[in-house]
Formats: sequence, structure tokens, C-alpha cells
Amino acid sequence: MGYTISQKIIKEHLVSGTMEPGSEIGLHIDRTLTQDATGTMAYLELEAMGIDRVKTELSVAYIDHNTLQSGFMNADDHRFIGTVAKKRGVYFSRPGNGICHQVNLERFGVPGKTLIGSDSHTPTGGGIGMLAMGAGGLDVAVAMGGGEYYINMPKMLKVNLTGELQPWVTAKDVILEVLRILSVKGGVGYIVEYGGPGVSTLTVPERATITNMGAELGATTSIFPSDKTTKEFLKAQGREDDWKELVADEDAVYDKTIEIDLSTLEPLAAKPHMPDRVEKVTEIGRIKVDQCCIGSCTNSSLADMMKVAAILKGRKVAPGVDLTISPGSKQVLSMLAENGALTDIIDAGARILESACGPCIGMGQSPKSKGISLRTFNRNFEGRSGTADGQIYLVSPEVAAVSAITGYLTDPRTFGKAPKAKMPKHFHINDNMIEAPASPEDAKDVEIYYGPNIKPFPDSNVMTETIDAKAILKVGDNITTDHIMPAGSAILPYRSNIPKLSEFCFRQCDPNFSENCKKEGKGFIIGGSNYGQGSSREHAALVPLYLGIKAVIAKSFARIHAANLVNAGIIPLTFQNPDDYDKIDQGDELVLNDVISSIKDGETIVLTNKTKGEEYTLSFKFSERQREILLAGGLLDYTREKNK
Ligand code: MIC
Ligand code: SF4
Repeated sequence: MGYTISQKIIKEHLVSGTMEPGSEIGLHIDRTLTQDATGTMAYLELEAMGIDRVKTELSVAYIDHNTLQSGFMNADDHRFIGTVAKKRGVYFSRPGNGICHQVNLERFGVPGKTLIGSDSHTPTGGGIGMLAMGAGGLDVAVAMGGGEYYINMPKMLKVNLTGELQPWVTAKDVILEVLRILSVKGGVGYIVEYGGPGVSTLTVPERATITNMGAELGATTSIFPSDKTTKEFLKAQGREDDWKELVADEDAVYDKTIEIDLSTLEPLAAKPHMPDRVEKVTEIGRIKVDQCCIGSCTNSSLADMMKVAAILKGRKVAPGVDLTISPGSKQVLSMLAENGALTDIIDAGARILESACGPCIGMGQSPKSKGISLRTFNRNFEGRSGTADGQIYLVSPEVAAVSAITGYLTDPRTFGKAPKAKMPKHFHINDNMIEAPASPEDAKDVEIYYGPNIKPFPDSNVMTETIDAKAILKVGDNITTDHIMPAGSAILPYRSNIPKLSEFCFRQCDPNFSENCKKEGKGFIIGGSNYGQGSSREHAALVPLYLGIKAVIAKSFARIHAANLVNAGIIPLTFQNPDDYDKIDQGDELVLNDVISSIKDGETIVLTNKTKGEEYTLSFKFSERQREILLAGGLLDYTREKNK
């Protein structure tokens, strides 16, 4: 039996476990990336583990999220990351150099390597044939220290692509179609591999758009083969030597296959407030738009921007519409400037933003009240834009640009000839905003800058045999980490200040959550299915830890968040009978008995509901390592203990 692309990479990097779907495997990690909103914490954790120098073949720290410096906090964190990177052996991509995933694709992506990043869209690297996964900051810190990264061996899902995209239909529509078919939880437990004759019709940046937004499927990662197209892209980036061929064996076995004929796709959009609420643009109809935002790690490549520029050339953004453009990297921006396309964009009346995440994470550009905003991004969770009642639609750059001109959501096929963007033979290469780390000798003299915004970690959870606490919050299905720990320009500057951050926890679901926790001192959270989907932010576990949350009891969990809970020492438990979820009300008094002994060697635990006089069986499937982490009070304590 042959291997799939990812099975080949896993086999080469397997340190522990067997490649049996569902069982825990430990992988050697070649490379890591961090971004600033999760990076400050990750490097503090690296320090707390006593790691002086990273052991990976390459680690890069990017500044791309918290680039709005209103107050000292973000600037302090940038300086901390810059200095800690220099000292500890990490490359530093300065603010303005671009979004981590775009820059990684251009300058660092290598087929066949393993990459973990403290950002859920790290699978963008799958577009160039990397096994690239999002992880919590602590897991990334462990990998930087040379430790393995643990996942449950995923099942394999193949998306077989045939045909060719029609004019005005794009890679964004491909991933929106996959989301329509599979939903935001359809990828849980799988790696999504793209194959079939349609693959060769897609460029590397197009493939990266697809693997990027595969994060929204809940998949462990997504990956494309590394072929001639990959080689040409790397050559144009001056990195031909980094290429190697990587394809699935003819007789590779997939657990599931879905077929997509690219030629049948039409322009699509994800309606508010979930990336899988996908409909054809023509079905949604001609709605008036207030804002169009083009950029983000999903759609900010040179080709995306060139097509947008061609659409805007000689035209004018409609009155009442704000059009923002954030090129994904300095390379993209400088090439747009060089070839004149930037002038076409500016002339049409677009607002040019920095090469950074920007509006995607609510760092400015929030739409007006109830404003309709078409965005080329990957997430449209309620409130994420910074406007609680903002109505965000996820679309391709082509749909966004055409609609910005007409003022209405528009099927671009009614707009005339579709623009084409040719891959350049040579990209403009200038890495002067990437700082190399100091040599091990010089590192001794580098002083790390710790700004006043950096506050100590929350105390670890001391596991007790009995946990007696209230159901302090009950939430529904598909709760995102944006619900748990919102982002946005007012909150993100406190990513290294857990006590301050705790004031905002679950604000959208229950404005009294934080206060209630502080009053009670402890609690359980009750969740529905796919609890914790979305971002990799470990703050969605660290803040609940700080607020005294002992366990989260849900119908099911998203992969990265479940790992982050264990890493923080909070027990993720699932209902054996999902109907029991309905029997618990917020405020019920709950008790877990025999906690330590169950975690040691059990698979179930009984939850007593004192208020209702009922008992429910909860299940868990922890590996030996996870049991030890929970009993140690979290991954930090566990690692410190092991390194002693
Ligand atoms: C996101 O898109 O939600 C983020 C912001 O990039 C997060 C990371 C974070 O919260 O810092 C992610 O996707 O992991
Ligand atoms: Fe940045 Fe948005 Fe991409 Fe997250 S999804 S890395 S916030 S651009």
C-alpha cells in the first residue's frame, strides 16, 4: 500500500507512536514560526522552560498582527520579540515586512519540511508542499527547544480536482466550495490533500489560498503536491535549490474522497457569521455594500493584487464604499509600486494599508454599525471585525474589487473580461527587513527588553481529587476562540497581560463572565460541539485558567483548542451521551469525584449535578503524555520537571 503526501512527510519525521489514525504521534519539527499576538507569550514560555537557544533548523518571529501602536504596549512587545529572537537564535521579520504566512511562502517555505506556527493559518505552507500546522504557543516553544510536536495521527481526505477554473472564478471559490460541502467541522481529524489533474492548473499562491482557509474546516492541515509549478515558484523566488518533488503514491489510500470539477464552480460568498454559510453570489443577490477589504493571509499575493489593480484601473470606487487594500508582504507592495499597479489602485480611490493582518483581526477598519463588508479574508465570526453588528461576507478579491466599483455585491462575470495575472519570472527579492539572530558568542551580550506590559503567567492548576464548582457558563455549538478571548485593537495589546485580558473573556456570550468567575473563584464551562474552533490562541485557555476554570465539558472540541486546554492544565471532557448537554443549566452546582485517579488511568468520569440530582458520564481519551501534563498542572510545569 502506498503513501499519501502527508503520510510520507509524517513517516520521515516520526519520533514516537504509530501511524494508526487516532493514536498519538510525536513529530520532529524542522521549522517554526510565531506572530506577535501569540509570540510574546511563546517566547516567555521558551524562557520559562530554560531554553537558551532554539534547536530547530529555522525559526522565524514575525510582527504582523499588533501593528497599530496606539500606546506603548504593542511597541514594547515588538521590541521584546526582536531582542529575544536575536538572543535565542530566531530570525526576526520586522513590522511592515508582511503577514507571516505570505512571507513564509515567499521566503522560507520548503516542500517536505515540517512547520508548526503559533497561528492557525500556518497550513498556508501546505500550498508549497510543507506539512504545516497551527499550534498553541507552548507547543511551538517546546518545538523550538527541540521537543516533538504531538498530534493524533489524522485520517486522509482527498479532494480530487478536475477541470479548470472559468474566468472570474478563483481559488477562494474552491475553498468556499469545500467549506460548503464539509462545514466548519468537516475536516476535524483529517489532513486534506489535493490531487487530480486540476492541481496543475493552480499556481502556488492559489494553492496557498486553499490550504490557508482549510483551517476553517477544522482540519489538522491541508497540502498540495510539490510539482513543476512549485519548482517554478521557488525559482522565481531565487530558491530553486529548496525544491523537491513530492507526490502521493498511485496506490495511496484515502479514508474519504470528494470530487470537485473546477470548471463547474461559480463565484461564491460565505455569509455572516460563519465561513461555511456559503452561497453563490448570484443567489445572495444585489446587496448594497459599505466596505470592501482586500488582503489577509488568504488573499494578498502579488497575483491577487495585480488582478484587483486591473479591475480598478481607470475606474472609481463607488460613493459610500470604503475600499481597503493590504498587500500581503513588502515584496508584493514593492512589486506593485515598481510596475505601476499601485498607482491604478490609489487612483481608483482605495485606502492603502500596511502589509499586515489589519482589519482581519479587527486592528482598525471596523465597518459602520450594521455595515455590510465584503472581505477576502478567512473568518467572518460575529464581532471579529470590531463592530458587533457588522455583516461580514467572505469573497474573492475579484468579487470584492468589482463590488467596490458597483457599490453592490456583484457577480464579476457581468463585468466584462476577467483580468489575468502572470506569475513573474523573478520576484523582487529584498530581505532587509528580516534580521538574522546573533551568533551564539554574540548572543551573550544581547539584552532582552521586557516592557511594563508583560505580566507573569497565571498560576498552574493544582489537580484535586474532587472538583466542586458551578456551571459558570453554558454556550452553544461552534463557539470560536474569538468568543472565548476576543481580539481587536483595544484588546490585542494585552496578549502578554493575562490579568487585564481576563476582563474581556467571553464578553460577547456573557458580559458578567469574568466578574462571576472572580466572585466564585472556580467553575466549569459547558459547551456544544466543535468548542474552541478558529484560532490557535492559547490565551483562550490561559485566561480561563487564570479565572479558575477547572474543566470544559462539551459535545466535542476543535483540535488546537483541546490541546491548548490540556497544556494549560484545564481538563477537556466530552458528554458520553450528547443529550446530557441539555440537562445542565448555567448556574447548576456540579461535582467531579475521583479526578486524579480517573486521569491517571481512566477513560470516563461521572459528573454529579447536585442542583438537578442527576449523574452524567463524561469521556476523555488522553495519551499517557497528556495524563502526565494534566497531573503536573500543565505543559510548562511538565516540561520544567522533565528538563530537571
Ligand atoms: C486569527 O486569525 O484568529 C489569528 C489572530 O491569526 C489567530 C492567532 C491569534 O489569536 O493571535 C490564529 O489564527 O491562530
Ligand atoms: Fe492575520 Fe487574519 Fe491571517 Fe489571522 S487570519 S494570520 S489575523 S491575516
